[in-house]
Amino acid sequence: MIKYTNPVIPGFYPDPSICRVKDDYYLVTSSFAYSPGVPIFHSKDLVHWRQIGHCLTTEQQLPLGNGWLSGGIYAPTIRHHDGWFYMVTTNVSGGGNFFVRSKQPDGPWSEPIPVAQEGIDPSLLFDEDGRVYFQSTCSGDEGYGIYQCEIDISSGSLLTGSRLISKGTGAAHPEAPHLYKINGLYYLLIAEGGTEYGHMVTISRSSSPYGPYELCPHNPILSHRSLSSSIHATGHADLVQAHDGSWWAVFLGIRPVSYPYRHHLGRETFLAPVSWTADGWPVIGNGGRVEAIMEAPQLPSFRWPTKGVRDDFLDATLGFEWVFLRNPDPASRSLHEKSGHLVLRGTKTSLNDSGAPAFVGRRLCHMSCNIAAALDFEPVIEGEEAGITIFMNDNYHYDLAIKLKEGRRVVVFRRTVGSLRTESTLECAAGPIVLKIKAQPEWFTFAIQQDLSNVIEIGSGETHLLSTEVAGGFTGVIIAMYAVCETGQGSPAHFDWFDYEPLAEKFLLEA
Ligand code: 6LW
Repeated sequence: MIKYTNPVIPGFYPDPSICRVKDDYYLVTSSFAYSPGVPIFHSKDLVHWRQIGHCLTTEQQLPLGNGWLSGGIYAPTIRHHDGWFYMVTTNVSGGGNFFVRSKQPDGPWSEPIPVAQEGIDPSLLFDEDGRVYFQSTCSGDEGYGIYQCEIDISSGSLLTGSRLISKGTGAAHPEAPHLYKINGLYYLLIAEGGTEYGHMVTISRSSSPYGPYELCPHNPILSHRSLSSSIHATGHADLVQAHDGSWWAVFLGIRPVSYPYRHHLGRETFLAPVSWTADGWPVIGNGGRVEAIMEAPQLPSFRWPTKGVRDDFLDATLGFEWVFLRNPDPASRSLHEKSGHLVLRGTKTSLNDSGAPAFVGRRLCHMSCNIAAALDFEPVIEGEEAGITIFMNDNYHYDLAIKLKEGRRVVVFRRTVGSLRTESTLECAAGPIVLKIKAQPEWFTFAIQQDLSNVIEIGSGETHLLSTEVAGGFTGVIIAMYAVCETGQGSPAHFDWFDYEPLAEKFLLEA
């Protein structure tokens, strides 16, 4: 048996979908209005994951406009068939359901191939007779539920009409369908109850892909609703049979802090072993419950080399953990303008706009960690600034930045919580500065350092004011470097390095 720690992919990586090719596993998650879109991970033991890229890396694949931050790319599904990887998802900010395909999991992935069936949470089943079934959650002629049609996988065109195949057990929001052919039967796995604290996974089966579907007698097969646990909102699962024959489920969950429960890391990816009852029904985890530390059947453990704390921006491209807001102007950032620096140039788009500012960020994946960025930025006009932000969305973020105030260079600490905004400034000397954030489960503490001796604490903000329960949406907090300039032509903000140092938690997200 092996012990492992959940979440296996911490931080805002929700709606996981998984597939296996021989003894390699690939997993994708939602990405909403962040680009590149749909991060893809690789593992050889289901526990240790490394990101190998994104499925959507061009604006043609990922047109995000200026829509809601929790719009854009909803739940993806990844499948492998006949030598091709397929990733199917929904761009709710434009285009609807589509898939991309690639011979290699790390791409390049094709241009989007649209699929005309409505709804979200699309999935694919490649049947043994060559038929390809497409499922999604939508409100169709027969009400809200899981609809299915047959498609031509080469073109995405519908070969049949869309038919309702399940409304689940009758709980709210039947969604996240995945159809599997197991021992000659069609198993339909879905989520119900909504992605919050009532979330659950249910399953049904049939001898025909269009049903009628028999509900599992012990549904839900996974739920943490009304449970005293550090893990909540478990749901949106995908099943995979491992290369040793064992079965596993990946699914989303949250780790709320404080009381009443509020979570700021977003919905994260969890893993649990699956067992089967004598009458052929799956059970996820321990009777539908999962823990932070779990034991599971032995899989050969394979750890990836872990990244160091510091990103010193010496590579020609950014690491896969870095993301942008919507589709920013590539001219707003450069790794080549100054060797060993990430240079940002502010545009008129600020963090409070539903746009694409000069912004390079990464998910906060740990409850406790030390974050720091070395910045050399000399503002020349009032109205331009550069710094770092803990960003939940354009109405909920805490910023620590350099700007001019009445002609003098100051550090500004700003908290934006809905319609409330506080700001304090502290004059600082010219020259490079280190902006620091200490993340703890209930507090973010901000500080600066301009020489090796003293760290000056500037202020702090509660994590729960940036939580999903307060800020809304489907994402989690992102720590980003940013720049803004009211005239649109910002002075260069030179970021020399960025440190991300997880603390206390035993689990490090491998490189
Ligand atoms: C996802 C759907 C959901 O597509 O939230 O609340 C959407 N349920 O399953 C975004 O994660």
